[in-house]
Amino acid sequence: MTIPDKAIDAVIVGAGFGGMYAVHRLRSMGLSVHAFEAADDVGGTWWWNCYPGARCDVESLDYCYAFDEALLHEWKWSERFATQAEVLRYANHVADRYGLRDNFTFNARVNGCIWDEDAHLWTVTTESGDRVRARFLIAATGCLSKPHRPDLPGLDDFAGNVLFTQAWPKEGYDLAGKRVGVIGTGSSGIQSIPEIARRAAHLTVFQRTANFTLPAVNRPIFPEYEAEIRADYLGHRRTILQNKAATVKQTIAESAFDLSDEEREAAYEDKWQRGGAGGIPVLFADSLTNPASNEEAANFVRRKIAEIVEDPETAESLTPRDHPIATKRICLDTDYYATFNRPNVTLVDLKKTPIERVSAGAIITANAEYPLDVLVFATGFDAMTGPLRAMNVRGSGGQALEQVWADGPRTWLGLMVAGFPNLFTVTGPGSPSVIVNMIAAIEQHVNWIADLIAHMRETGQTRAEPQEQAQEEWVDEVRRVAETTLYPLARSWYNGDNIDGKPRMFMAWLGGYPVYAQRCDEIAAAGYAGLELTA
Ligand code: N01
Repeated sequence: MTIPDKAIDAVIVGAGFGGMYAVHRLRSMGLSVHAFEAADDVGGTWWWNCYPGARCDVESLDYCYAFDEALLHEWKWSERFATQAEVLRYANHVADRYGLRDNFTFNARVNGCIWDEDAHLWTVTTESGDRVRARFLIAATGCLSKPHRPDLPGLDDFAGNVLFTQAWPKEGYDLAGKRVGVIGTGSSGIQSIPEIARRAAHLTVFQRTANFTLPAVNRPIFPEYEAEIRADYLGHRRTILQNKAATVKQTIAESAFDLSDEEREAAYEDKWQRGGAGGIPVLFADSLTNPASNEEAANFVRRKIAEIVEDPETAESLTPRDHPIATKRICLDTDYYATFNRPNVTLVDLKKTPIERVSAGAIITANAEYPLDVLVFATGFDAMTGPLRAMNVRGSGGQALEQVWADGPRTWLGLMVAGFPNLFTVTGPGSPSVIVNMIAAIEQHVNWIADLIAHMRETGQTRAEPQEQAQEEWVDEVRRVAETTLYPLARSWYNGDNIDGKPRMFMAWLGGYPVYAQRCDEIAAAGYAGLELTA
């Protein structure tokens, strides 16, 4: 699309599910809209993360837009947990159906956003030299879109291929006959490791922290279940939005100790066999607040690891003992632990023997050398704040977002930032975002933003900024809620722990989707209490 010369209503950054829906929603209100995307097409995280084994960990029937009932019904998912390729096909279908690409410039990474206090306009520029001025800036940049790529000593000397799960080659990569090393055992590593092991001559997994993972038990969707949902899809959606994670409720009791030892074990076993989003820790409401309850779930999984992994030393290295289960994002896998029984797979426990350096053909640890043709980094992201900071946002008085957030992100509802008028952060830090069904969170945020913009247009306001006091209260509430849980006990990207120098702060709202959405609705109903609206 040609970039408009004159100021428009809204500029949107990102062509993931957030940016796509923002374009659709604002455009259908009659707003002039332009959007930028760094990739060459739509899909966001599902465009980039096309590594072998990449799959959604929310059930497909719930991981989709609900803003248009016809769209809900016409799209048919083939599996319980959709592959990356299928989710990307869905994103393309949505883009085609609503003509969303008409408003996007692709291959355009935003590198500057400057607020003009006199005109109440944002000027947004891209690395490729595009420039647009707009009343509202909507950052739909995703929570996990700025990769973290550790700089290992000697990496530049490595003569083989270096791949990143987050930017896997679009044309695929033939691993046959290759000696592959994977660094990282978060969701991306845990999903890709079994697939890489099947394809490569040999796989060496370099694990720094053992992680909890649960069987996804992926399969075709049960037709009766699908029919039941499709009989009243919007009703189903309304129901799941009443649940904390905005997905199907799986909690069977308030406390793990409401059941006898035998009953609890049977419940864990049943859940292990059935799989599903959230897995064992979602069975009891106190799993993430009561250490003893959490330990029951963790011990069940530890026993499973010992049963599945044949070599006791490998099993012990794979057994997480340094954080409560699910306080790092729980992983769902297919055959992860069993992969370590394969003759072509080696686990290197970096806690015992850290990486010293990379040479032309190997990774060298404290006591061994592992020859490699390919090195795969599954090392995660500068989560939540990284993508926003990377846009070089300058607000009132020229203040820089990265400086204002030097001690951690401060937002109002995870949606807006004091000092940065008319900037909206879709699923921003301080909102439920990564803790809940992301598409539901995206729709709720975009709808709220759209309603506020409509309200401003009706009342002739051109500038919206959260009050410092309201923002501080929200930041404090996010922190207090987090402190009632076990989440802060883990070293995780939720807390910013994975990035050197990043301030430690729990970055998501843990009070659940319904409480959050209700709060947003109440604020809107009260004439946007907490916001300074001016003309
Ligand atoms: O990243 P991670 P991810 N040397 O940060 C290790 C979502 N997601 O891409 O734990 C050695 O979880 C690091 O070790 P440690 C999901 O929300 C969803 O896997 O820091 N190792 C860790 O093992 C997820 O949580 C889906 O000690 C190093 C790993 O790299 C989020 O994305 C699929 C290292 C990074 O794990 C991020 O997942 C995929 C170093 N220098 C992702 N630096 C689904 O929908 C880092 N590590 C299923």
